[in-house]
Amino acid sequence: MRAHLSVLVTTVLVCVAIAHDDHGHEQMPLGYVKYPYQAVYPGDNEVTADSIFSGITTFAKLPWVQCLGKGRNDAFDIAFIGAPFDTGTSYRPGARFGPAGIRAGSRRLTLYGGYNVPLEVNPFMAGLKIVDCGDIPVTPYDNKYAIQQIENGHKELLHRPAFSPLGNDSLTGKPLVPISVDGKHHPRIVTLGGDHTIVLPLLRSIHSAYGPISVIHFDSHLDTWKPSVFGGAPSAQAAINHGTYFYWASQEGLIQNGSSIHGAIRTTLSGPADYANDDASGFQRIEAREIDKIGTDGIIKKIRETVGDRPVYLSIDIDSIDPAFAPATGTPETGGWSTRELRTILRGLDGLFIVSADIVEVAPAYDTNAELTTMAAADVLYEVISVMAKTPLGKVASC
Ligand SMILES: *[C@@H]1O[C@H](CO)[C@@H](O)[C@H](O)[C@H]1NC(C)=O
Ligand SMILES: *[C@@H]1O[C@H](CO)[C@@H](O)[C@H](O)[C@H]1NC(C)=O
Ligand SMILES: [Mn+2]
Repeated sequence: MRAHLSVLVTTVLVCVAIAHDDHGHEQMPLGYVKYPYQAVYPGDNEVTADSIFSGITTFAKLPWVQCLGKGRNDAFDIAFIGAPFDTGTSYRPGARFGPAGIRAGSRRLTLYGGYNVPLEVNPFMAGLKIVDCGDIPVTPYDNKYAIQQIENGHKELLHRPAFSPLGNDSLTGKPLVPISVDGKHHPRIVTLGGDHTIVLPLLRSIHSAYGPISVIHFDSHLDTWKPSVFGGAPSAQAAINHGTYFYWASQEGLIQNGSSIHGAIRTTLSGPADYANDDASGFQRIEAREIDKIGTDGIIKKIRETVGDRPVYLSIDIDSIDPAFAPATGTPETGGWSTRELRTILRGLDGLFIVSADIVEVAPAYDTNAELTTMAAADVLYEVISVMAKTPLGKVASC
């Protein structure tokens, strides 16, 4: 068409033609991302004007659904939700900005389309509806109230019917039945913390669908400390914090005793009694330094042997990664795993029934200008949803 125009008028007319013909130059409404998800990258005829570095930021530029507001009736298979709570932290505050920071660190995840080469899956195009639900409203003024808000928000999402049917077993062709205790096919929730205290209300919610759950917990710290040891418990509310929430979860019967495991542990202790208390709380342990002897393969093997084919909840403290790679966190500990090592270990969970997950303790104010920590957090979650996308939360009925 342009070839027919005379040279003299070309300049003006071409500009006009582009403005009208090319949708890429119009700003798209926030919910423009199509389902099934379509990546925004050159060559796929998708918009480029609202590209990965522009527009309003959701996790991986996924569609934003106000799941706790006017999108109450919208179904999904995996939802990202923020829990911007950091008033249970013992050292550096700031994880309330974690959800916003992780979203910023996730912008580039789909730049080339999002295909995960080692896992051979594109989680964004695996037939699942994945959305960003924004944040749970969390008050910074009252921990007890905030913890209840987080439980309520998570439960509301978890008990919504999943968008996609469970389908049939790929090997036998027989229909899959949900692995939940209530017999329902629940969606998966990926929570963006927030300090680690949020896992107590999250596990209360998980219990309502799955009963006592096996936990895989990556962290430099135990987080099973007795309140008298961690924080001194001057009040009932102070006794629930980011070092004690697993103690309470264990006391409440939320954790499967013996089939839960910590990885990347390297904290100092009040003494050996902390490990005895950790045993009683139901956890096995993998120390960060074990990677030097048994490697990532050995660590993956230990985790898989511990949780087996039980439903499992995955909680990732960004401080499991060494502060060289992820400095922006509340209680950093040197001697941790590299981002590459943690990502490899997460991919090693392929095939496990991960019912929901979180990443916590990302405090962007302590990050480098290169967004090292928020990028690491986003990439870690990319491995998590890749694993989730490969294994539906169902089994073939045994009878
Ligand atoms: C699952 O198998 C049933 C028959 O048992 C069939 O009717 C159905 O279409 C299958 N569903 C899928 C998603 O393949
Ligand atoms: C878990 O099992 C251990 C060993 O059998 C036991 O000592 C501990 O009390 C149990 N903990 C809980 C919370 O049931
Ligand atoms: Mn922690």
